[in-house]
Amino acid sequence: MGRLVVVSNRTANLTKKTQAGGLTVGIVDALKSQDGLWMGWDGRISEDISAPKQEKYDNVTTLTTSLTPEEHEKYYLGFSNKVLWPAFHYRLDLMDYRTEFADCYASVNERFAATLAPQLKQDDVIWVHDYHMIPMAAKLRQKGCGNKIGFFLHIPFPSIDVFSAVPRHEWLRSCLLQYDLIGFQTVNDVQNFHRYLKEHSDADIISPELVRVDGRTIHIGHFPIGIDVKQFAQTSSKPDDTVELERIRRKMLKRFQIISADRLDYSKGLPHRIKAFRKFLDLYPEYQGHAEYLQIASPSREDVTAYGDIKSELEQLAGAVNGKFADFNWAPIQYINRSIARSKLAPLFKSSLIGLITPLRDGMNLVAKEYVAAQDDADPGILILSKFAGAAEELSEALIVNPYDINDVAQAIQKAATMPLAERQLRHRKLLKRVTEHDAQWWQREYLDALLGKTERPQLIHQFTKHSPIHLTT
Ligand code: ADQ
Repeated sequence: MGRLVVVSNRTANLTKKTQAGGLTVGIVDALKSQDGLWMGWDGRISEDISAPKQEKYDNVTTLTTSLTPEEHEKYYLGFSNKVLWPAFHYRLDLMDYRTEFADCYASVNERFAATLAPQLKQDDVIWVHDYHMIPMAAKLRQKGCGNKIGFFLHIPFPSIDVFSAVPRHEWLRSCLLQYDLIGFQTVNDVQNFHRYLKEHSDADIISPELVRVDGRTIHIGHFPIGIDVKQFAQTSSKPDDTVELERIRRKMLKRFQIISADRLDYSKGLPHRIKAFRKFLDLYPEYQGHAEYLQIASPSREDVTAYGDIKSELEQLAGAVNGKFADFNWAPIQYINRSIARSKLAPLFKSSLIGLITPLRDGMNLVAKEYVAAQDDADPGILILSKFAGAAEELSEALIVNPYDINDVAQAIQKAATMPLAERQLRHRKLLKRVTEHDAQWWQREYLDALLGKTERPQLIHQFTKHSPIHLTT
């Protein structure tokens, strides 16, 4: 294999690895071992897009370009985040489609491809990421690129009815079928794509993982993304005075902490979660004065109206719970509307008895894996996880809940709060094993090996459906 060339909407800051999430860690490691090139948007909005910028960090080169104000509005905020993001997260009600959004989405992909194509060498392997860049392979192929090109979708691939409601879905499908490997997070995503192809394409479908179109073979697979487990566990064990002080305070007052951390996004189910916590305090009043819920929500895509709406809804809901239950020395909800450094986030996860991760839809959800990695083996906390997070396919020893069912989530909080240590330890052991086996490095190796045809993965589709239930005696 020659170089690895990664294309994604944004590139990461390669000088700050310790602040990076699993996605960056996985990609950077792959790039470093392969003399890589990473192309994407530099995060700036400017009328001057004439000269893409090249920078080199060790053996990795970044190739970045700005977006014009129009591209930012129509490609990024528009088609990517007002059409594809809501639709792929089953929120057709929030989809705001305009023809000019789709046209601009196609033309930005065209511009990225035109910038990249002259830089490509014959044996480069290209790995394209996420919903912003679906047409990239098609655009590169039009320029004569015969290289291996893989695509990985970080968000869910929705069910057939939902995907076929996206305007120009046939075009998106034909773009996807220009890749050599289409990677999804979960078996469920692979199955959704398979059903869609069966109904809406004349591709020759050999199996859910193998399709032939116009003499080309396309591989399809699921590659659940992981985190850098060792690094996150180490960070969680570094002493942090303020977190430790809080932990001691809670211990003295016989209190425990429930924690959630998300981007402030309607797909993450934050209002439902606050309602569930309120229900928990109503159903189990003995926890009033003892349960503390810390919600850390980092601002995200604030230029899109739906994101502003969720912010005010959340503030109102949290305020109402505190208004009803708070006492002079206890507030049930602490709501932080900003990003927190990983050096703080990891010990906070470790000091929380419950990780409450209940998205309404999520491609994977790395916070769930980070919460598991941060726990103390001797006295681990309990993960409550939405059945609609991709991570639920792997993490079946969490307490799996339906985030729409407020009672279900409230009861799971009660179950976690009273769970015996032995059961917490057993569940944690199993979860940690899986999170460790499928870490960020595993993810990028599995994907690239499949793209290069080094592995046959015929049985994978069944891999995550076989976990045995918890037996406390084992
Ligand atoms: P995201 O939707 O961004 O990613 P997620 O997988 O949870 O969601 O990753 C978020 C990352 O940001 C985690 O590393 C987390 O620790 C961090 N984070 C979240 N809230 C934070 C806060 N308030 N302060 C600081 N850090 C915070 C998309 C898909 C996911 C998929 C990932 C990777 O939507 O489903 O898991 O890509 O493929």
